[in-house]
Amino acid sequence: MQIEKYKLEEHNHSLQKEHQRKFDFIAADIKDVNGLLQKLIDFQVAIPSWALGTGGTRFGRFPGGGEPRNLEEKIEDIGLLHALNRSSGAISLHIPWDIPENASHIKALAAQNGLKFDAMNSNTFQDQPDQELSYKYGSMQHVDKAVRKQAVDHNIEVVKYGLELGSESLTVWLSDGSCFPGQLNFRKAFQNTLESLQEVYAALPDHWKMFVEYKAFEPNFYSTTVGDWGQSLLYTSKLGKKAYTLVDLGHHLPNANIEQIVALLLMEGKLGGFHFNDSKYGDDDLTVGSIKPYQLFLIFNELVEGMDAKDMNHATDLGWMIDASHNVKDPLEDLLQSVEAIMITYAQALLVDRKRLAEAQNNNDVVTAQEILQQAFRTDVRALVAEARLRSGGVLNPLSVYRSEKVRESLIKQRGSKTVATGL
Ligand SMILES: [Mn+2]
Repeated sequence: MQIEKYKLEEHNHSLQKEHQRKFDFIAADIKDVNGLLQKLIDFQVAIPSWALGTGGTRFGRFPGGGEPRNLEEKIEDIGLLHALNRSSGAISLHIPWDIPENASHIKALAAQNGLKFDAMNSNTFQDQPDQELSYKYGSMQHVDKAVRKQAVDHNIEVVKYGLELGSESLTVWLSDGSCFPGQLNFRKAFQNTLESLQEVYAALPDHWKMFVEYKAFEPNFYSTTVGDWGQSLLYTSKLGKKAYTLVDLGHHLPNANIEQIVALLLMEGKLGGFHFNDSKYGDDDLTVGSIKPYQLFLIFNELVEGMDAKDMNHATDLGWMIDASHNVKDPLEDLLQSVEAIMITYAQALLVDRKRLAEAQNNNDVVTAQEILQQAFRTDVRALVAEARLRSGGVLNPLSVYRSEKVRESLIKQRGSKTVATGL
């Protein structure tokens, strides 16, 4: 569904005065406020196709109704988010859930909604109904060469679909690993996986990137064949310059210093992309910024510092995506909250006084260094993010428009209350 433009304008008009007061207050303290706003306007976060329906756990799933029934409806849902916040201008597809039957039609629909195609995602972590060989004991690591070949062929097919749509990257996340000691020869599993990845890499177009995502545990609980950033970096270094490590915030062991991982991967030119979510315990897939906002800020602080050190374009040189599961909230509301949290944190990281921080570091002035970071983190930047949205044609308060326009109710009316989106 689309919300008529005049309604968005009416909403903005009703909040304009209060917004202006808050914006003027914070803008007065910022040296190049227009430059900062432009960075916020340019920054786009891809929405994965599998996050538009209600997620679930192995104990159950409680759908909220009105979920997209096909790829077209998924694109429409993201188009709606993007119309409200102007920061969700890309979609990330998962194959085989989102095989485009008519690529030019899908491409045109995405363009109408102002969306680009972000990374393509392959799936060798579950068996499909018509699949010949099983991935029960792994895919690219498998002891049987025929299973590995099936996984390689699938990834190459995903690249082919991506090419038709104008995507330029492939994300490979493998659930490969083992559940019990003795199950796997670690070295052979690594070598098989590397060889499989090399075959996919060889088929990758020159202008494409390959992202190798790591995860510490789950669904395998004893070992994971791409278990941490070291292992991913080992694969991507051996693969070549089109291969990069992808960091998913939920894929670390508890208390991992993710900001340090990010800093070093950036230094090595091997950080390719990011999956945002939040967690209390493990791969909880909760709303971005809902549990550990300061950690997210410290990560963004390293991202901004590291990208600036290499003169990288914040908006385009890394892949930014949300990867979460919405189990109890309306998925679209949850995504609006997540994008907002990302934009707020990015804006805070842009406010860090880098020159003074470097001075404090050189002087071993630990207190000042902490003060500088916390000064930025404790700044209420919501009016900056709202102003960026306003200037790019969005609304001051996306969530409030979503609710007042009764979007979910309309979607349920249109699609029914029992629809199930393909995906997780
Ligand atoms: Mn992920």
